[in-house]
Amino acid sequence: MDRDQLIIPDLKHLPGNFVWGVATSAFQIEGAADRRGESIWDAFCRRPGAIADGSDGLTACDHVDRLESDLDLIASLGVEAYRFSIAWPRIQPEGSGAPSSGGLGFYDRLIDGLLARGIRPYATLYHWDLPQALQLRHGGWAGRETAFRFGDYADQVARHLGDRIVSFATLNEPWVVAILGHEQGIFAPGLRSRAIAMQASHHLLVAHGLALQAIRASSRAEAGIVLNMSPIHPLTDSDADRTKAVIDDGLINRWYMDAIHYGHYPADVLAHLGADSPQQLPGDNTLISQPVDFVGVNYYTRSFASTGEPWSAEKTGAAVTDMGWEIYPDGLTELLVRLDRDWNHPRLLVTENGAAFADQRVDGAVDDHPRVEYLATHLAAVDQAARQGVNIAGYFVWSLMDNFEWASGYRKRFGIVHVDYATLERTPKRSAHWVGELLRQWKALRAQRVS
Ligand code: IFM
Repeated sequence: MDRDQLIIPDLKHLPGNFVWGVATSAFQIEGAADRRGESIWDAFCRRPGAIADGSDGLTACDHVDRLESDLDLIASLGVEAYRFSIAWPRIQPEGSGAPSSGGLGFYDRLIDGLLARGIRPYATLYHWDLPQALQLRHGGWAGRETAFRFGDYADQVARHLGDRIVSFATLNEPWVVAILGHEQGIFAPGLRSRAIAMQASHHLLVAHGLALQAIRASSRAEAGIVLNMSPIHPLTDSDADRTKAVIDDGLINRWYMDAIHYGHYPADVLAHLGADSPQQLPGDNTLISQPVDFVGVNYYTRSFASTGEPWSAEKTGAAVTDMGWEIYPDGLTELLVRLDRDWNHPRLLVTENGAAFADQRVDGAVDDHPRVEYLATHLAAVDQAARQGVNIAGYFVWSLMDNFEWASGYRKRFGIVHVDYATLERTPKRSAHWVGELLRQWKALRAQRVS
């Protein structure tokens, strides 16, 4: 532990009630596909070439059948919160109708198991696993009806589980769902149309509004939304690159933040989209801009806007993770400070931050020192934001354990716990021990502050 002790970051500006946690999502870890309906990701995984290693989420980390030992594993880290997602097809296998008692029962056991161990449940209602039946019947997020189906599902979850959930996020990363899934076609459902993508993004936000109403009606949990965001820097000083940076920022960051906080999409982005702008109905904007208790920020790296050759971190020699993403902790401070400034001091939670590295298990141990460094420098960046007055309420490591990394399959490892996919054995990596040490020090610091 000596080497890591040196990189325990300064946390002195974080508030005493700062929440520490680890995060996962249902499709990426649960398995037990025989006890849920089919999702669009099951269908996408069957497409030849869609997933780098040809894998799927049928078994994943077998979390459903290892629930008790995984709960003990989470508790052993010393974290105070666990962020997970609820699989819509486990609650409503066909995307509508009465909830499945088996599905609700699984989340009952998960939530009660967390509470029994003193860990706060943070639930996300949608982390990309749309029931395939809704894709076939209504065109998925391209169809407005899917938003109403989501409101109904959210109502069932909030009624049944909302008495014990501490925090609900409606959606995880709607930009990814809309753009990677409907414009770039590299994520489910694998479509390639900008107009459909923007319509899907609007329906996702309508769904967010309907789900918020359902949560407020039957639960006292806090409620918000989780967005993937990053600073967008122009690659060169040219006018063209600077203009592109403004529009890219508009499409990724301002589109969602403006809609949620101000009830309209940014005018420059709508003008840029022209005929690809989404159709909106009267009342949608009021629904979308209901007050949220927090905005979840998923941060991994910054982006560059370029009208010439696309930027690649690897080509510039910048330090990168195994995803090829530049390691840029300052971007997290920049982003948090900017969100605070431009959207009137929202309550922010870093709901995902972490890194993939090509970890090796040697003699039963995984020495992932680069991940420790990544986490430490990013936490220092969060502390810097707090020092500048940002309302930052918590931090969740992505991810608790190695898991199904979408189009990359099982090749990219984000976990602080290693998973051997042949045996499904879990091995806490050096970073997991470091998180434990960090939290021991944090708790001591907090106790000192109180006394
Ligand atoms: O694994 C994903 C997660 O599902 C959503 N946010 C980004 C992570 C890393 O790519």
